[in-house]
Amino acid sequence: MLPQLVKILNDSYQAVKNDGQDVIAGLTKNPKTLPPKYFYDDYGSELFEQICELPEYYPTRTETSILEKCADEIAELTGSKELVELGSGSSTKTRLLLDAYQKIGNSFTYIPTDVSGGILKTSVLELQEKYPYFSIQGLLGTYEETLAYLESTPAPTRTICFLGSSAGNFSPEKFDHFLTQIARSLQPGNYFLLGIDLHKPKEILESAYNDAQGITAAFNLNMLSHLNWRFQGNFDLNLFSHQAIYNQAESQIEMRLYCQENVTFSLENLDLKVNFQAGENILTEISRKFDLGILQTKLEAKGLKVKKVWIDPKKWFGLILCQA
Ligand code: AVI
Repeated sequence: MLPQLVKILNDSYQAVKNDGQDVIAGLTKNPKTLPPKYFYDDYGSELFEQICELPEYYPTRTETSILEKCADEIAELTGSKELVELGSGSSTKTRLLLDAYQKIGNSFTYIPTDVSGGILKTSVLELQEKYPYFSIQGLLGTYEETLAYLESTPAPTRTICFLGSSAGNFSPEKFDHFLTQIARSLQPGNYFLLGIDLHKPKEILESAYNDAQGITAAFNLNMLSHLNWRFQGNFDLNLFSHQAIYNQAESQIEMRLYCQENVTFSLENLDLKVNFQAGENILTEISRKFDLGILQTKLEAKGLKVKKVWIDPKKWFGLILCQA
């Protein structure tokens, strides 16, 4: 790790808190669930990068096409000297914004933040080379940890961006809490840029999360490998299969791992035994799809005033710029 470039927000190596209480709570519930943050060990982050390139996975491509058109305008409107990105991964799309801020020529700090140390370190090094006049400061931590840190370090011209519709992976209650934390991390006049996946036909959504090459399946199953490594577990990945369905009533993709046999696994470090019946599943992720109008009302209610919205011609994806 590079202490001068990547600040670690908690004690564990890969920042995902490793007390595992959330794993115990999820696996002892009926139906079983696991928090999506456990997708993102280094291999999971790599798989996610591959997902973003898949022909069926439209969100990354669509958001990039919007950013290509509006990045300059965002840089001009915000005039920010600090851009914080939550869940930055490889920061690929963000380079469009960084190029735009570079044109303005202010002194500028980019703060990518992620739970995965490997991808954060690699992208900080790459960005440092590509943008030698910027200060690049990685933050390794969960969203909660990052936002708590930002709250304690206010900045007069800050923009926080949250791209890729990762907000869709929160339950409505968690999203509400997240927006409260965002509002607290911004001073009046600061900006929040939110990338959001919109309603669309079920067939398009289901093929995006059940791709033909099986990369999303590998990404889903990798969560169990991550738990095996982190908590000395013995999940047998061959006994699980991936499925993603669109729940129309909730407007959300639901991604699950189905267990094919009656079997018991253990996670030694958590002192936990988990029984499965054949056909039982674990809900590993929801990915909510939003209505722009409802979302705008919600943002405004949190004190985040919507300044401008950009959407693609098919109306599949939106970028919302709010001001605190
Ligand atoms: C990170 N997040 C926005 C992705 C999504 O589309 O909900 C995670 C993902 N899961 C499967 N494919 C992509």
